[in-house]
Amino acid sequence: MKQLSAAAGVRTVRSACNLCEAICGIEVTVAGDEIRSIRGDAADPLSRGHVCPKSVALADLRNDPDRLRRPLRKVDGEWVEISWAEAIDAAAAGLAMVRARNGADSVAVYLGNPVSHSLGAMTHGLPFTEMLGTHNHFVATSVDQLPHHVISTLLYGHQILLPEPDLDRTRHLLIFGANPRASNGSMMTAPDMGRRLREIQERGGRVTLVDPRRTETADYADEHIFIRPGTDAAVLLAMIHVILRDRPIQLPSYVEGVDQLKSAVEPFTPEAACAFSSVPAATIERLALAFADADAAACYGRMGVSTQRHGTLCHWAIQALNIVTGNLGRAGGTMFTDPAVDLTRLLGRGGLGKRHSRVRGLPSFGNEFPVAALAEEITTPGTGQIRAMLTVAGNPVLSTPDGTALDKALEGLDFMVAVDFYLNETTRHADIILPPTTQLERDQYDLIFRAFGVRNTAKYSPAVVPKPVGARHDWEIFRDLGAAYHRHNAGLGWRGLLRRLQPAALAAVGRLRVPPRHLVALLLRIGPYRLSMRKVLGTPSGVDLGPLQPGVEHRLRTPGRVLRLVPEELGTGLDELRKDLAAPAAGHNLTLIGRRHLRTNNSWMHNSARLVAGPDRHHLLMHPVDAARLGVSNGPALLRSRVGAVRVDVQQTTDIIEGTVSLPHGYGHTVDGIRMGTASQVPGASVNDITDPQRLDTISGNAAFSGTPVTVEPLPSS
Ligand SMILES: Nc1nc2c(c(=O)[nH]1)N[C@H]1C(S)=C(S)[C@@H](COP(=O)(O)OP(=O)(O)OC[C@H]3O[C@@H](n4cnc5c(=O)[nH]c(N)nc54)[C@H](O)[C@@H]3O)O[C@H]1N2
Ligand SMILES: Nc1nc2c(c(=O)[nH]1)N[C@H]1C(S)=C(S)[C@@H](COP(=O)(O)OP(=O)(O)OC[C@H]3O[C@@H](n4cnc5c(=O)[nH]c(N)nc54)[C@H](O)[C@@H]3O)O[C@H]1N2
Ligand code: SF4
Ligand SMILES: [Mo]
Repeated sequence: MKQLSAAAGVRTVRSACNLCEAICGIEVTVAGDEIRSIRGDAADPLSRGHVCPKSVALADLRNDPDRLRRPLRKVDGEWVEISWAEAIDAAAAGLAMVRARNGADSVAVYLGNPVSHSLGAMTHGLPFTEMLGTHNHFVATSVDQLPHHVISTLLYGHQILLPEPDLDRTRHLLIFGANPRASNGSMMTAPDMGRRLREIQERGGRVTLVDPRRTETADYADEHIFIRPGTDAAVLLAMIHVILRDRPIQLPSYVEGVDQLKSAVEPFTPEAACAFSSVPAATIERLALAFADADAAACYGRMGVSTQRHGTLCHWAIQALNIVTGNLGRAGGTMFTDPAVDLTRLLGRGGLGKRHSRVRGLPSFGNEFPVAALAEEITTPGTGQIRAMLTVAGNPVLSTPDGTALDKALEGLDFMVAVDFYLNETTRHADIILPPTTQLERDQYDLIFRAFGVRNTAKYSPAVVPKPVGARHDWEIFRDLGAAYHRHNAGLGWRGLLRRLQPAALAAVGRLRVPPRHLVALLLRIGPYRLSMRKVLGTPSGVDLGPLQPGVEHRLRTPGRVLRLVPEELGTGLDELRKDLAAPAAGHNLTLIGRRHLRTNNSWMHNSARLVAGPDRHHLLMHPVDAARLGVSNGPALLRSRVGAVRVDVQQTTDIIEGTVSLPHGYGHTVDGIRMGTASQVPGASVNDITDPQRLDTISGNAAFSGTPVTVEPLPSS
């Protein structure tokens, strides 16, 4: 694993970058405890040497002076460094106390995006949050990919059964609302997307992109088609309408409900979809028939078609399109990954609407509620009101709709704990902050993202550098919190002692003592390839388990292994979409979309000067025709929604559809200790100060960021 190089003490270690879903293989040169350089690992079977500029920021993260190394406690409004023993005990005692006073649901959890990228947060954080016994579970999923999971459960019987585009063999890729050249791919682990897209074209294939903005990915597509935000479901259903009308359909025996599908798509004629979406009817017909006639084709959609009012319908229609054209389960179409760790055994299948949120009645999915309900659940009095919070690896004040309201709500909590290595807009509300080690200081196996690979691989990466003295890993923090919480929650006296000795509770605490490496070894051993940890550790660039395999029926987890094309859960959503189709929004309204850039990462990583280098990227993009109509020029302006207003810098571009403006999220830092924003280096406002917690995907309750109605007013330049 570790090769000694000529210079004594300098070694090269193969590992993985886990900042995004591409999980690229890296070669890290280390001298002593210091990271000297980070390069792509050409021997990684998935990433083949690719890395993006974010990889070098892994070293900056380790060395950042603002990174927390010791636990913090807020005493009379001031932060004080305390010992781990004191911090763990106080955190556990505080959570147990609120539960004892107000019931289990009064303690809420928010799990942020990097939880899925941290092995220890997955193996130990999730079981710890279960110990809290609360229904108030919120996850970044509901400002992100919730519709994917809902549709996977409804069609295939498990939330994690996600067909992946067979990128390395397809000859026809149709992308809705994703920008993999900036994001490096999502819900699709496919590093080096630029090269992979070029390779499709080199083998004579075609890449088509449907997006309200001509993005970085459009440069890699044969055709880019502008669309009005929030209207994709109608276009996709119109494509199916055309295919069912004009092409013979032969479906495998496990698929049921073609007639229901026919009647569901009936109203979605290309003409109706055109009036709604502004995609020409002839283009919709052409896209549909080209997709149906291609040798093998894959339709893929991501954030743009998830975080909108019809997000679940979009993902349903994408699946239905792949299914009716015979592309689900065939090489070059879309196929299920066969990961070395079978997640369908570890995670629940995910059910929609088993419970409803207390205040607004939003549906749960699996064990979580939509995070758009979090602020009101904290501020609305009554039984089950949230009085304490645990946040892990998240900054929901910047990343969830109406962050301003959440910011205020968190202020009013009785108690809060944050597991995070930064003081940010969210963790500043905590009473205790417990900082874990950073990415290269700990072991990593990507349980989630290997399960979404466009190729089957397994890779375990031991820590590259030692953890700083006194630091703890995510898993160690949850192990210790578990033991302390168990003690405090059971209470004092002989009754407490009896409660402490209950077998289930003891088992939960005992399980947290098993290090992640042992758990992964076990999971690999019982997984479909029966891999040994020895073999995996002996292949530090990753074990290649081959391309995706065709076949669907044996993978289904639905009752009777039947794939019902039109689940009844979609009914109200379809009604809403039909209503929208009949009454398209009036002409002159502006709507908002977001965007990502290769050199940012959600609400963090902004302290790496090397990463955020280059021109400012926080601008509000606006079409010159809109700017002229509104009397706005490049420079300061006020962006307003139902929820609030923020100051923005307008930049005009013809790369965005008229009537739509774009502002990225993750900006607008207000806390000292995150330089981006507090210094003038990278200014900008938080778009989530104006996104609307009442605008949700009708079916799932996912945040509908895209298509938020806004106005823009000129401001005098100062
Ligand atoms: N560099 C970098 N990489 C990242 C991240 C990051 O912050 N920075 N974040 C990571 C995370 S957490 C995620 S979830 C992924 C997201 O990965 P992607 O989904 O690939 O990334 P986005 O840039 O959000 O792309 C969404 C696209 O949808 C378009 N869009 C918006 N509204 C609509 C609509 O109504 N219809 C259509 N058709 N398109 C629409 C936008 O213009 C945008 O181009 O990226 C991950 N990778
Ligand atoms: N308007 C709008 N809002 C959006 C989006 C959008 O496109 N538009 N995108 C949404 C999406 S897709 C997502 S995923 C969310 C992301 O939003 P959040 O879930 O809030 O996550 P991040 O912004 O990535 O914040 C990550 C935090 O985790 C900490 N962290 C990093 N690594 C670790 C670790 O290993 N362990 C621990 N304990 N902490 C760690 C960082 O210091 C940081 O504070 O934002 C969403 N919000
Ligand atoms: S694309 Fe960049 S951030 Fe993502 S895993 Fe690869 S190197 Fe890391
Ligand atoms: Mo995300």
